[in-house]
Amino acid sequence: TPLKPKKKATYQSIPDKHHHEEFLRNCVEILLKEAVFQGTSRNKRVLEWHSPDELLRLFDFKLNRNGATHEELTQLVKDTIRYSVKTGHPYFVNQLFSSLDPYGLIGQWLTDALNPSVYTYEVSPVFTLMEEIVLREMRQIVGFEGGRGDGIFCPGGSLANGYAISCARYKFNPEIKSVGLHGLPRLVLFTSEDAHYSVKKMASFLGIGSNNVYLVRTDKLGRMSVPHLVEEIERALSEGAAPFMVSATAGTTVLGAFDPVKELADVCERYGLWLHVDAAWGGGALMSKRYRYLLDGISRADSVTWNPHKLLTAPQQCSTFLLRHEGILSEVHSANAAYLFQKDKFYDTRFDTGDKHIQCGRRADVLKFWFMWKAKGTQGFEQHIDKVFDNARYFANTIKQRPGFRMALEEPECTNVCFWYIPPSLRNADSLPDFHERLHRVAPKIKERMMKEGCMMVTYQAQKGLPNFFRIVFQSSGLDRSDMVHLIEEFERLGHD
Ligand code: ABU
Repeated sequence: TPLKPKKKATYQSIPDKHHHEEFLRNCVEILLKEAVFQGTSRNKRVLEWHSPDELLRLFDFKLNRNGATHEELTQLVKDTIRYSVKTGHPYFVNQLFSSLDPYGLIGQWLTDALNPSVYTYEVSPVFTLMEEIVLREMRQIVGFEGGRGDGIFCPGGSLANGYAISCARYKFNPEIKSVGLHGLPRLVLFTSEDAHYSVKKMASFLGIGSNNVYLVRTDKLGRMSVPHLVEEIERALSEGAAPFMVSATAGTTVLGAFDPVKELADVCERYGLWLHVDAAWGGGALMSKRYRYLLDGISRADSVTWNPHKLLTAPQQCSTFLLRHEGILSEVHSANAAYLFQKDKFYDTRFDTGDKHIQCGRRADVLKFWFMWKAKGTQGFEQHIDKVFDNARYFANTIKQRPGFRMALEEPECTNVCFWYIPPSLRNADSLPDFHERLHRVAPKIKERMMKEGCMMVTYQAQKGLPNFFRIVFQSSGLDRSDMVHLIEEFERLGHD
């Protein structure tokens, strides 16, 4: 059938093709130059700091009745880049995501150029199949037999953990879907005191209640204590409550600890509990023959959260929820909307996968990750993981030898390195009665200095009664040992009295 002839490409409410083509080309040029190449250059700053008051004055945020000119819009593009943090910069080591992968970026831009919504095959044929292929491959790597099971891409690790609670609860009692919480005993789930806050948040959101998340103690490396877990399960049972799930963590947010999944799987089997592994952060280590031992036992999990936007550096955001079981996701979440998921379509409607999700419209986060995977191969991801672990080990071993640095966690398991920088005036002063209070004030001060200079970004926190310590996170394999030395020297420079 001939296509309807068109003289010009059509843009949203835009009559003048050439005018807009020029604008688009110009903007893409600016993005490439200023956000991508300059934004990742060691010669440029990570950020240009301004307080909220200053930024409100500097940046034209105001929305007006009349539209802006292309010239003004071009300036806004430049200003947006100028005042944003360059998270692809090598010295943005602040968060569990960083770096700018060129293939990931093209995948992200291609996604946005096509603007799909992945609920039905008819609207997203390529992305629907791509999701199935990538999720199956990830399940295979987790160790689920034959890559079987189920999975979804979802908006962030917190939501993935929420899906785990929802599926575990449905497994405990499928009536939850229709009758709700009425008639259920008090459900209790278990996670470690170092687990991500989303477990509590999602338990509240799902009506379980944060008080019914029993926090299990961790050892000095930050790993969940198995004997204490058993004690807590017994406590819940003795209270007449109904334990239904353990949420283990593979790569805790601050310390990067890996819970002993194998032993936890034994406990879950003994008590008939759903085992979820939040490997949002540490899941990437599964790609490496050298480091996948950290997640030993994960193939026995009922479900897994794994975020490729973290250790594998896919662009934000790219989160997956994987299950060993088939069918549950759909059983618990489907609503069979007749206007969207018609069963009498002319094609195989098993590929209308959207009803497994709690979202309706959904961004195609798969393409950027699939494209990276195509470009590098599984082997490329393995080399990447080995390199970032090597960087982290090198950084940790080097600061152990340097005056002024002290490890908050002696032997990091993942690529987070937690440490204090102690300025000269506080060295050998541990016996001072106010040593902890004074040390507590050091990290915020150094952070202020680095942000105001814009030279690097490293986060800090207080945890487990310890004074504020830095957590530097390595996940860019674009960094090498000379960068490690540079970062260490920056702490020494910024950490003066
Ligand atoms: N799951 C969010 C982790 C936040 C962070 O970078 O620490």
